[in-house]
Amino acid sequence: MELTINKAAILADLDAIAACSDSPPPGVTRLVYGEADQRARAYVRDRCRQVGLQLREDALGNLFARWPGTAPDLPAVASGSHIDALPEAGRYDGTVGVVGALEAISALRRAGYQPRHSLELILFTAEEPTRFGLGCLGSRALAGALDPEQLRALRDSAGRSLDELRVAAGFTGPLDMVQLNRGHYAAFVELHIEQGSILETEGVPIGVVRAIAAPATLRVHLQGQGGHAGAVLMLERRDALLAGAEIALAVEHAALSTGSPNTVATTGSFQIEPGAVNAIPSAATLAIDVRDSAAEPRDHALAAISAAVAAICGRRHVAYQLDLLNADPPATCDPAVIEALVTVCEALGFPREIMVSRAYHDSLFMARLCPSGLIFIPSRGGVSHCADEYADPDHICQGVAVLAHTLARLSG
Ligand code: HGY
Ligand code: MN
Ligand code: MN
Repeated sequence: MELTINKAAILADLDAIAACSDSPPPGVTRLVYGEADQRARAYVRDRCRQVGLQLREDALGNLFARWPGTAPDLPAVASGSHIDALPEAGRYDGTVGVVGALEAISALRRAGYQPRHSLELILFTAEEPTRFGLGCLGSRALAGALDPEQLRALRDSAGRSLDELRVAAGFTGPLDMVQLNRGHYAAFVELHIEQGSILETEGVPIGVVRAIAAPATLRVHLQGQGGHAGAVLMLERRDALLAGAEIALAVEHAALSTGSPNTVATTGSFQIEPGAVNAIPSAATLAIDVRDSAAEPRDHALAAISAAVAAICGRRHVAYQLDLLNADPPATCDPAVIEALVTVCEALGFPREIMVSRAYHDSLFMARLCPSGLIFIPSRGGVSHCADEYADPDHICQGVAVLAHTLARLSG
C-alpha cells in the first residue's frame, strides 16, 4: 500500500504543542493538569476531531481517539504516547508518538485503507513523574498497576491531591472505571525518540525495541538539626545536607557495583531546608532513580542504597524515612509485533536495529495489557530531557511510515 506521510502537518503539530509550555522557550515544560497541559490537550482533541476520530477521555484524562473498524467488536489496535514534559525539557519526548500516531492514522485514511480492527490513538496522562513522583500514571492505571485508592493517595509537592487536580482539569469520571481488561486491545505500538545515541552512532534510522528497562524510584527524607552556621561547632552538628551528599555518592557507587553495565542510578533531585547560607541544613529530601534492563541487578542496587542510608544516617545521627515509590519489572515486546515491525522496515528499505530501551515508556505498562511494540528514531547527540533535544524531520517521517504500515498489518 502506497502511503504519503505529511511532514508539514507533523511539524505544525509539534510546533503547536511545543507552544503550550509552562516556561519560556527554548525549553518546554508541561506539568500534568496544568494550564499548558490543558491547552495542548485541547489542541490534540481538535486535531483528532479534524481527522474524524471518535473521542473518549477517562477519569485521569487518558484520551482515546478511535477509528472504528469494519469489525468493531474485535479488540482495537492502538498507538500513542504522552505530551507532558518535565521542566525545561525538549519538544519531541512523547509528542512524536502522539503526533506520529495521528499522522499514521491520517495517512491510512487518505490512502483509502479500511481496518477490520478499530484503530485507536491514545494520549496517556502523566508519563513523567514530575508532579506526583511516579511515572506512567495513566498507562499504569490502565494496566491495573495502580488502583483507585493508590491514585487517591497521590499528592504533588504543594500537597494538592491527584483527585483535586484532575477534577479541576475537568476529568470527573470514576477512577474505578479506568482499568482496562486484558484483551481490550489486540496490540499496541508506540513511536518514541531513542533518548540515547545508539541509532545516531550507528547511522540507523529505526530502532525496534525488544525489551524496556526496569525502573525504580526511591525518596529519602533526612531530618538533622538546624542551627547557626557560626555558633555550632563541627563536632556538634547533625547536618542533613552532608548526610544526603554521602548518600548521593553511595547511589553512584551502588550502580557501579552491581556487575551489570546496564545498571544506572541518579539522584535527580536534592532539596534542603532552610536553604540559608548561615543556617546548618536541618532537612533534606532526595529523589533517586534506579534502573537496569534486568530486575535482579536493579534490586541489588536498591538494597545497597538502603543499607548505605542506614549506615550514613546512623553515623551522623540523622533521622531518615526511605520510601520505595515503585520497582517495576522490565517489559518484553511481543515477538509477533517485533516481526511485523522488522518486516515493514525491510519492505520500506529502512535499516533497523533490534535494541533495549533504557528509558521507560507507556509501552512498559501497555505490555501488561496486550502484545506491544516500541519504535525508536534517532535523538541528535543522544540528548533528551533538556531543551537541546532534537529529532530530524526525515527520521520522524520514517518512524511514522513504519508505524502506519505496521498498524495496517496488525489491524487488517
Ligand atoms: O524517565 C524516563 O525514562 C521517561 O523518559 N520518562
Ligand atoms: Mn521523558
Ligand atoms: Mn517519553
